[in-house]
Amino acid sequence: MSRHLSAPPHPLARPAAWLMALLLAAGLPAAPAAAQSAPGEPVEAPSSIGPLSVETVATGLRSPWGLAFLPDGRMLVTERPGQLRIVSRSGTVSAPVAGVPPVLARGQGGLLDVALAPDFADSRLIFLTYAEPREGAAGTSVARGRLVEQNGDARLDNVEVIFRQSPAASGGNHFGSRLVFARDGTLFVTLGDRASLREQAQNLTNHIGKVVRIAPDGSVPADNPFRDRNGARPEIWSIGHRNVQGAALDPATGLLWTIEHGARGGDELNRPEAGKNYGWPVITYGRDYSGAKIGEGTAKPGMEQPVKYWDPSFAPSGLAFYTGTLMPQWKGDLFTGGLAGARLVRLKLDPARTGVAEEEILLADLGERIRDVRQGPDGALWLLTDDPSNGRLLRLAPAE
Ligand SMILES: [Ca+2]
Repeated sequence: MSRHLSAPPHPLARPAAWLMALLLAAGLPAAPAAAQSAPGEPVEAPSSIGPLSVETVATGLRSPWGLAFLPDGRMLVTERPGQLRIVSRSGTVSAPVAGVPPVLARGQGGLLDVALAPDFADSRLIFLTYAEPREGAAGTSVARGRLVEQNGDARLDNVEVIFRQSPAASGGNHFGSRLVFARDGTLFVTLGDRASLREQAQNLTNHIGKVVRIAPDGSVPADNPFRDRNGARPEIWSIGHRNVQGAALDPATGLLWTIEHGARGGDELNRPEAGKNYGWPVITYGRDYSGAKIGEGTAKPGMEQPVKYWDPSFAPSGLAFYTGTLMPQWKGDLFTGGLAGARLVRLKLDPARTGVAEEEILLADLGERIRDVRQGPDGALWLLTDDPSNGRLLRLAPAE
């Protein structure tokens, strides 16, 4: 160890003054305090219910994307390059779970969300969404498999693809994709418009820019809204979505909520109902990044308004309703992460649970892109930060 102590400082250990000035001028934190914290050393963050403790539970994750709690309190975490890992409560990250289908890890594509079957305790079935490599292109697919753990190794058995977004498209953008089980046991899958195909979000003959609803074996539920419409894809639940990267079921009503990336100034919170049209790209509050107008305006008969939209956008990802008792003031509230607008957002719904009564921005000082948010069995909020080599698993709870 003396070798290290006597070694001269690494030339990159201290950023040059000009670099510091540049970072400060750009409004970027040169060294965010939280990034320095090792696992187990919480930092505090202010909130409307008093200081919160932000504990780094695991580090070194590669673009972590989806988080699901196992019944024993451990977590399944997807990494976008294609690995599924099991993380212990104390932050030990497992070797990759074997048997995960190959993914196209490009742009926004790769291994995306993970969800446990409602009957996981018996079936051991887990569900994954991912950008599936297809001939000359890729498309969002859903696979399921049985999680088997033996002698410290984990693998997926009997892996089968139960849904394929059609058509596939080239390019690496707007795959969606979140998985949410409804109370009736059906599975919602949120899908993106693949960017280059955005006009197809209005077309019932494909899965582009849709939310779909399938049975856990991939079959079509008997009461899907377009099941009996000629030419329509029977899996479709709602249409006119751009890129939905957050979805959750309201525990008070059992209804689906989604949050989607808009173009500039057009992020949207929606409550997608069967057969309804959420407008993209005909109506939107966003503009193209070039500044160009999109579609026809902001409202049109037959198209739904968002529950809320954000201008400027913050690039929402992950969505969770809070039902715990650790932070009782926040019971029933909705949480979402922000990527470009590095933050955690809390939304209190109105009493009818159809609109947003209050918005609070949390963790703004952390400077982290937040990819997913979930409630843990301990009543804390658990977050994944988006970084290609040092994504972190954070636990958020009231400070002692
Ligand atoms: Ca919309």
